[in-house]
Amino acid sequence: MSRTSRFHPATRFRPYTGPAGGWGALRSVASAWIGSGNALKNIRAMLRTNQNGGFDCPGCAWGDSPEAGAVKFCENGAKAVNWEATRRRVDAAFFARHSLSQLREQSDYWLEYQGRLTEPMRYDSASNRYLPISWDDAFTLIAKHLNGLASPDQAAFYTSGRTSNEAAFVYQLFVRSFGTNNFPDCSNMCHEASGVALGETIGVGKGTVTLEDFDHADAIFVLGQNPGTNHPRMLEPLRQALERGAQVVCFNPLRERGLERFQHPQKPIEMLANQDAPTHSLYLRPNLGGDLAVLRGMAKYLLQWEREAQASGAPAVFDHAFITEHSHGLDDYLAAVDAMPWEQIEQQSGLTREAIRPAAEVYRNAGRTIVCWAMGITQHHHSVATIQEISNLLMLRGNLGKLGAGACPVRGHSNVQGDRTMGINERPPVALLDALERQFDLPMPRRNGHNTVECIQAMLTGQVKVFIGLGGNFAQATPDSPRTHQALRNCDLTVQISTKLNRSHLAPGREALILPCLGRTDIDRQASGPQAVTVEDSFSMIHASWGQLEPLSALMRSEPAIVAGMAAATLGTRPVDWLWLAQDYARIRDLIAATIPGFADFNQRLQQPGGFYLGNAAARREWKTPSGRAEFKAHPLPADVLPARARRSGSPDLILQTMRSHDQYNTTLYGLDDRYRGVRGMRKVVFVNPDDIRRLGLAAGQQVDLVSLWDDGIERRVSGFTVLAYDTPPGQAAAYYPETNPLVPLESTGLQSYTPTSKSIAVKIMPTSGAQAAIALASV
Ligand SMILES: Nc1nc2c(c(=O)[nH]1)N[C@H]1C(S)=C(S)[C@@H](COP(=O)(O)OP(=O)(O)OC[C@H]3O[C@@H](n4cnc5c(=O)[nH]c(N)nc54)[C@H](O)[C@@H]3O)O[C@H]1N2
Ligand SMILES: Nc1nc2c(c(=O)[nH]1)N[C@H]1C(S)=C(S)[C@@H](COP(=O)(O)OP(=O)(O)OC[C@H]3O[C@@H](n4cnc5c(=O)[nH]c(N)nc54)[C@H](O)[C@@H]3O)O[C@H]1N2
Ligand SMILES: [Mo]
Repeated sequence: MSRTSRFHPATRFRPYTGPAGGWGALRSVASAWIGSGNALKNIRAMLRTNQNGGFDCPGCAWGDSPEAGAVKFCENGAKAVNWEATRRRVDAAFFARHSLSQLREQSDYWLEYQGRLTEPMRYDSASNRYLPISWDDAFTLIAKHLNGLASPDQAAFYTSGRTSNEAAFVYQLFVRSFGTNNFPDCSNMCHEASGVALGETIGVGKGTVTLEDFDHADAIFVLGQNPGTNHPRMLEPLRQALERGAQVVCFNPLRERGLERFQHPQKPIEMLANQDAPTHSLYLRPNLGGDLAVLRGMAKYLLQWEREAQASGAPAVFDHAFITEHSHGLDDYLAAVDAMPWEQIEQQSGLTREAIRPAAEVYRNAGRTIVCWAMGITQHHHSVATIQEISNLLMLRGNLGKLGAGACPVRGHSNVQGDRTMGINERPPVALLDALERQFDLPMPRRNGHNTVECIQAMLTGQVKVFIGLGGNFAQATPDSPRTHQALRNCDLTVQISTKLNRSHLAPGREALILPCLGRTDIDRQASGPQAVTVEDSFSMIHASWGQLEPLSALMRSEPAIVAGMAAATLGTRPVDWLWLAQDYARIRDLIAATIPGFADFNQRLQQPGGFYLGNAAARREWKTPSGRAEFKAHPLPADVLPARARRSGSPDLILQTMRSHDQYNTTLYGLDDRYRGVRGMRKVVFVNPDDIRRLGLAAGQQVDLVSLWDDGIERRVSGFTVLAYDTPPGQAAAYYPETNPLVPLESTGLQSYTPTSKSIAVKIMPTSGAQAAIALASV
């Protein structure tokens, strides 16, 4: 790769000591502008990011303050916008130049860098190339395949979380009218555990806080999240909270720069004076998967202090009024807390009870606490139990449904939460199906459908024959890459509705289509004029997004128009006139208003500047659980953070987490650097503790293979990774996703969530055979 050669080996890895944000962020924004080939237009577009009348940032799902005029994008939002709004195009001429075999030789970075997909293409197996096809012929081909299936359950319909509410609603209506609930989606690999866990405990599978709560919290916990890279706009509220005397406590095995210090790149005085500020007051570094143990340790302290308070007559530590009025199951939970030996907590978390105590003290002393979390919590075998322990702790001190307090699963994709609200759900609530049946007078399928992992299994066995992907990069985002690619190739038809070329297009079924769609930044014109779409952020705020830039090609279509086209070809006008619906998205919103709770008068309420709050029953202390109360859940600590099947095939050298660099958006790579971790121009690296490097007889800079442990006889190996000596707890390693997805066994999933365990993979590590000597690297 040409970019790697720019760096002398010794400068490719050097610990970064500056704050997050700062000049590095500004430099990076400038180079994203220039790199897009569309700098001037994009600068104007950027200033419309997250503004009323502008577009919603296609980056993360952090919320916006309603304040008008403020600049509301961050470095990584700028990269996301410029990446989408490029002038480069991938058209019929491009595909004529490159066969699939040639394209497969290219890196993921190269594939997306080629530009926007601009016309519909059909895979031609004879020439192993994509050839142009008309939209009508593409829709006819899809309808022929779908209508030729023996059962609607032989098709699966994937969704990635950038899809707007309008597109998602029409999509689920089309798919359910066709007859299946096979809705694998990116959420299955992301915050599924949060939805499952909170659904059981507080009756709503979403966060209970809004942005305003961050101004009132006395303590904010940030667990298993790297906001400096993945939610940069969160750093400012954290810093402000510290400035007004609140505590910010982080749990993370790695010292993430954004959780240490931050300099606001949009505050000129701060930048010129080179001032920066801390973003945490306490930093705990547990083992991978050790958070449940840490939280249980905190609960043990709280229980001890509560007993002491009762004995001495001091003020209670527990919120007894909340517990009595609102909760259920306290006694069983406290029995589980009592029964848990400190030795097991210390062994599993890697932290002593003395190290855990300050976190418990912060929590006891805070009147109002928010707990935030992301993938470091959700992508483990026991994630549901960990998240339920978060809600146990919140309940003990009444930190639900009050200002400045609550649960905050920080979402990933900008509309992943909205897509679920719209019914992208393989296990749909009965109320949703009933509402759709009433509205459309058509029976809806009642069988649960396939999630992402089950969908891959069903494609491998031939039970699913047609795969349609509304966005995303199914081949690379999912686990066990060679098997997933095989699963796609097994299909009779694969359809990818995409903005950019990616590896999913290179694993076609016997027949395959690429359907190029408009993105968030593009102006979307339909028969009734320019259209807005809507999205829901992590705080359940719904707002409109208006594209700002002229689309690159008249042959690109909007997602709602593409879904309507597929539906009309497959179902005619049953149960609605699909094409009429897509002519004016207000018509789609009227149907959402009629069927999805909380959306009454949708079109009118959208006129409010900044959008509207969907509401959350748990935040009002209404508990939609079977007992009508918030439920304590008494989980035992898992005997092991690894699934038994991993242990059965040997004892691991290391436990590996797979995470994002600073220059990527999921499988989209904007570049090959990871500034805050000091890495330049490389991605095939593995971060290992120096003592582990010695213990395993390796050397920093050496090329290694990683082989994961699973008891099914399949060898899962990645090769040629460079060892970096890094400050990570002993035995805990890290590497980037998606390069390491071949190591994640498809069957290694979370209990109840079915989420691939991307943050705890048991691996063996060994020198790559025939590799050259170690390259010289500055070490930690
Ligand atoms: N720029 C950018 N923004 C993004 C994305 C992107 O790729 N790029 N992706 C979007 C999406 S879809 C999502 S879901 C989010 C992801 O946002 P994050 O969850 O921040 O993403 P990861 O890079 O997976 O980071 C996981 C973090 O958890 C820590 N961690 C890993 N395992 C454990 C553990 O067992 N315990 C604890 N306490 N910590 C652990 C890791 O060290 C790392 O800091 O970001 C969204 N925003
Ligand atoms: N090992 C490992 N695996 C993981 C994770 C991990 O941490 N570790 N994280 C998981 C998580 S949290 C997630 S959310 C998934 C992400 O899984 P996905 O959402 O499937 O993947 P993305 O990389 O976000 O998808 C990128 C592609 O989306 C298309 N695209 C971009 N914008 C648009 C748009 O507006 N419309 C349409 N139709 N297409 C668009 C482009 O063609 C681009 O190539 O990956 C999961 N996989
Ligand atoms: Mo995600």
